[in-house]
Amino acid sequence: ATPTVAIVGATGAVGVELLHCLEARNFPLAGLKLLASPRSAGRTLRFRNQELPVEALDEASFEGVNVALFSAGSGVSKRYAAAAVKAGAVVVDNSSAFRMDPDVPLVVPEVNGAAIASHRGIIANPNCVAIIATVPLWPLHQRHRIRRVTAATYQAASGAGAAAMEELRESTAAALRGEAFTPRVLPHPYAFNLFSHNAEVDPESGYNGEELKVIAETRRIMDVPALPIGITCVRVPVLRAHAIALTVEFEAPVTPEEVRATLAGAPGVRLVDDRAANHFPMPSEATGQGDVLAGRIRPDLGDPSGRSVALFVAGDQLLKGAALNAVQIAEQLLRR
Ligand code: A2P
Ligand code: 11C
Repeated sequence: ATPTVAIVGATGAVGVELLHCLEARNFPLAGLKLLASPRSAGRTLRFRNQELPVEALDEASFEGVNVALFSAGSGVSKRYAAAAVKAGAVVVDNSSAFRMDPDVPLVVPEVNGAAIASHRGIIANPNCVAIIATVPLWPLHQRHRIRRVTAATYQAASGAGAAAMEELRESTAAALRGEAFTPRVLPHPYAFNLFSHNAEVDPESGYNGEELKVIAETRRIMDVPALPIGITCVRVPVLRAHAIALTVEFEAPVTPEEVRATLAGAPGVRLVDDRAANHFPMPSEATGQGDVLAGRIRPDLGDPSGRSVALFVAGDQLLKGAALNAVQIAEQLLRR
């Protein structure tokens, strides 16, 4: 039967992209319910040439809903996902609330889509960096066996929500006018600056929450529980696409040409690797794209053994990093 879908957090940065993805992919719908905080009740959002009302989320919101796409933060997911499941909906949750729960599959369709079948009402949509990294890492692992990964991220404002995107715009405009700007959303000045990711830092390990999530989720999605991963997550003044520098050590020597050939045919990956034109993945070109762009494929000269290859990837944080991945999960659910 054609499903009724609810979007929880419909007015947020990811919520609006969920609407766009459902529309662009012609997702079959019997109804669409838009839910947000009471602040947004009474607003409308445009969908398929109609103005749909936004309603305040409460326990009774999920009556008649078959698929609930949650993207309002982990607090809202923890509080309301059970109500959605009780009402008979399958929840696709974009927050970190349930990602490490062994009863909840954590899914990137190109990597472990089959895990969807084991859900018990909730399916978790991974962290955006984990999604954008695993789309290219998975085919490399299948073909060449990965032994270790080192990553540095260049993360856009969108990962911190619509208000952070607005702060980037406003603080940049203020800087250009030569005016002072006091940050409200992010902890540090954002215009013409970058800073270590704003997630809380674990005092023991020195890793921040974003880095720890990416490590744990990448291992879980790829089902390599002890994969050694080192990572540094950084917020850069880009609006909505994340980039990642990846150094990948394989079990045996692998050439950059082999890596390029593997990625050229990989689902969800588009090669952008033009040395002559110095043209490689960029957030500006990843924006609006469903694919993860991959390039700068070259030997890691830091590892003389020939087992390590460096590459650079970029993906739209709001699309493949969040809304598109969630809608792809929902599409697979419907096919079952
Ligand atoms: P609202 O716009 O009414 O505040 P973002 O990630 O861009 O910050 O968006 C967060 C989304 O989550 C928004 O749609 C926001 O709605 C929604 N949201 C935040 N808190 C709640 C809540 N307590 N109940 C329902 N939706 C919420
Ligand atoms: C960021 N990826 O760019 C984060 C935000 O695990 O869903 C989303 C955190 C998460 O800041």
